Amino acid sequence: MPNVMEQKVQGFMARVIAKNPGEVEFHQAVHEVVESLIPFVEENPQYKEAKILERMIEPERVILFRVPWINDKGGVELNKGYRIEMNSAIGPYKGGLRFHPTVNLGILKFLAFEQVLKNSLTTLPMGGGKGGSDFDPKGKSDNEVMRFCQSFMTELQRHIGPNTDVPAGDIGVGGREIGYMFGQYKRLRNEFVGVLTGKGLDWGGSLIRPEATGYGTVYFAKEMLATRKQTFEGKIVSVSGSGNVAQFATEKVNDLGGKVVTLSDSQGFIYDPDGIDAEKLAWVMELKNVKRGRIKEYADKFGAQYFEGERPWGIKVDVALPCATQNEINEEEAQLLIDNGCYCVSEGANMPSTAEAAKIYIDSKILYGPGKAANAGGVAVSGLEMSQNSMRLSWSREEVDTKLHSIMVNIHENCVKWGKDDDFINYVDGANIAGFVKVADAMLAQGVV
Ligand code: NDP
Ligand code: 2IT
Repeated sequence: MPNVMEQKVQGFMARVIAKNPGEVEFHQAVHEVVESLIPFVEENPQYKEAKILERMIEPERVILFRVPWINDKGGVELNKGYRIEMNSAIGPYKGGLRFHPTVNLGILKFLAFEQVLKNSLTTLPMGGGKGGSDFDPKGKSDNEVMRFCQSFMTELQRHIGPNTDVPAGDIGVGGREIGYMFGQYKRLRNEFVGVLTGKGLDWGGSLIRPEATGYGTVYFAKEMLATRKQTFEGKIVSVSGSGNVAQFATEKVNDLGGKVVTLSDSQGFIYDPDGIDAEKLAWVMELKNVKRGRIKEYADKFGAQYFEGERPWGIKVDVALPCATQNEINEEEAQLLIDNGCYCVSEGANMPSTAEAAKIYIDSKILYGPGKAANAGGVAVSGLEMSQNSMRLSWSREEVDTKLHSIMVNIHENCVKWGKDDDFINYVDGANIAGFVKVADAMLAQGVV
């Protein structure tokens, strides 16, 4: 027989599912948050009476559009374009754009919803949004990517602006794509403004933005480890993915004296028990960011093992940093990690653990930093890029890194404040409640809008 709180959660979720049919990732993200928040909202009736939770899960605006473009053979191609403007209570909509064939409304709504709470946690004045397309940059020429980005921005430009909505990168959107989109925005609007973050250093970008998500995820893990008087020194670490977040998470683990033994992509993972040192990592960056090759080539180059079609969670490690995509660790894999001695999971990716996997971490009382806290460093430095753009000044590498580090320490402290229960820190509850309060209070102050 479920208790009263469980019944309230189930009732809430039944309504969410009925109103947003088929959006399974969105249901998953909302469920995790309402499990933390319903008890809190019951104790704080001002939020309940104003229907803050109900309003927070409904996007302020959803924009859906057609993106036609011409391929290199002269043929017409067609993709879907999206922007979810989720919540602007504490600042302009802010969040990445994802270009991946799996992109759909439910995935972008889950990402936009998490972004609202994540951005609030950073303490910077940013609302939440997310967007993207089912366009697949893999196997496309630079010219095809450019034509796609130009067509995408031709529609998106009328909905965004430096004080309205400021997109950035995510899966499949890095410096190249941001450049093409920025160029098209500037051309159409005839203004040079900070409408996107993740820009190149010579045209309004911030130092440390490329590094920020990966570094931040490791800074967060470092704070979690410190609660058990541990450091990264000598720790064995698995990282998944081999894109932006995975690369800079690996770099920071190396800096702190740990050893990263895995990387992956959507086709398989490599296991290198000697560790992916700075030299090997530089090779991976060239492979992934310039040649746009597959991680399998690492095994051929450095004599490491390659596991086709598998994920790295069966490898014995102390710390796991999932940095690829949503639901990349399932229940069995979570159990396997813990059975092999892993006691810290810090999520560079958004929602990489299934609900069942997350429950296993919490029941096993390991250190578990959920994505909306652990990967907030990326959007935090995007916020710093916006500040620098507004001031028309740029900060040094050290200044930005110091600010990033202190933001991650502060997010950790806030999670402890709201999530500590006797001897255990539930970072999921901590992140959800800490992120919620600021947005909810702003919504209350701004009335029923
Ligand atoms: P990239 O596109 O740079 O890299 C993505 C990596 O994940 C690639 O190795 C890719 O492999 C792999 N991957 C993507 N989709 C899948 C899939 N369906 N199954 C298995 N592997 C997959 O993206 P980022 O590094 O920027 O993003 C990684 C994660 O971090 C995402 O969850 C993103 O939302 C999150 N994130 C990113 C931030 C940022 O600032 N960039 C900020 C906060 C979170 P392949 O090349 O084979 O597709
Ligand atoms: O998920 C994320 O936080 C991002 N993709 C970064 C968003 C941003 O605006 O920098």
